[in-house]
Amino acid sequence: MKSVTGAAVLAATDVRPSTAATTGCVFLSTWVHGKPANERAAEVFKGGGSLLDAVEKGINVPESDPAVTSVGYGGLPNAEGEVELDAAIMDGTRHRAGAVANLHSIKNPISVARLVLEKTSHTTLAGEGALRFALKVGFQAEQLLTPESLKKWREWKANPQRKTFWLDPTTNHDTIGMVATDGQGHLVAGCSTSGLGWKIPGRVGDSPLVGCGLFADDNIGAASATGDGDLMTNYCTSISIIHYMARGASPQDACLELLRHMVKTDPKNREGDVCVLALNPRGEVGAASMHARYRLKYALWRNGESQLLDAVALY
Ligand code: SD4
Repeated sequence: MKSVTGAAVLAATDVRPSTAATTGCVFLSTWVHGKPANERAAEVFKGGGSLLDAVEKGINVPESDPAVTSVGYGGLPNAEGEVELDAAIMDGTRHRAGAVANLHSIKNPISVARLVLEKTSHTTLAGEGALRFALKVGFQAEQLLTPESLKKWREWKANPQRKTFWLDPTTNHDTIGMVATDGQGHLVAGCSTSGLGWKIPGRVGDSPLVGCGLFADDNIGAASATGDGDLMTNYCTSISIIHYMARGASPQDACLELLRHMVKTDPKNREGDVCVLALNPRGEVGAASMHARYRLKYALWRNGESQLLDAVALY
């Protein structure tokens, strides 16, 4: 397969994220719901919170919003009608993350992940153990199905032609990935999702996996991913982007390089739903989608300005 150079791609598409170095904090998040999340994160940070606080509280916004159907409360359930959540948060100074996978009954998994990071020497807790940990540190168990998500599950279940474990772009692409810098060289990444609607119970996506759904290293940058986690996990998307950046690529070129690598190793990946974000300590940002049919809309908060932008698409 002929590879497409970054320059050709960018000439053929519409938006190149600004590479302007920044003097203050920057928040970069996936999808439309990333905008209120960034705004909340900026508010927390400017109010004296740490960058970890800011990313956690920012991500809490879509997690708590029942209208966001692939994150937290109101997320689409698994094939058995239970909402199972994955989330992780990573501190680029300590090179440490906290993560939860297959967590049910807790609305804000990123906050549980934060406490795995702060209160334990573990990195990831899953399933019933993650729930027991959450209850022990003070979270309340609650029903995460909303009337709307229950109705959608019942419709899916009643449809004899239903697609199983199928990533449907109209309903199920709302993971939040957020990368942030304080403008002083510190980076944090966070990611939270209910994963694929109608997934096989027990399925863990890329979002809570360090190096896949997210990564942060103050020395290099931070990255996050959204889309088909079953595909992206096999490419360790976030750490791959970080490695391209470590070798000198800008965040934008590193995102495109990862996508090109995926296609080079398997041309079928050209059809994959893959979107990535990256940020370096200077506040330069990158955002890219594999193809325009599943183009990432991303939110950027910088210098007091909150924007929604379209990512570059490789195809
Ligand atoms: C997953 N990557 O569980 C998540 C889903 C997603 O946009 O990001 N959708 O596979």
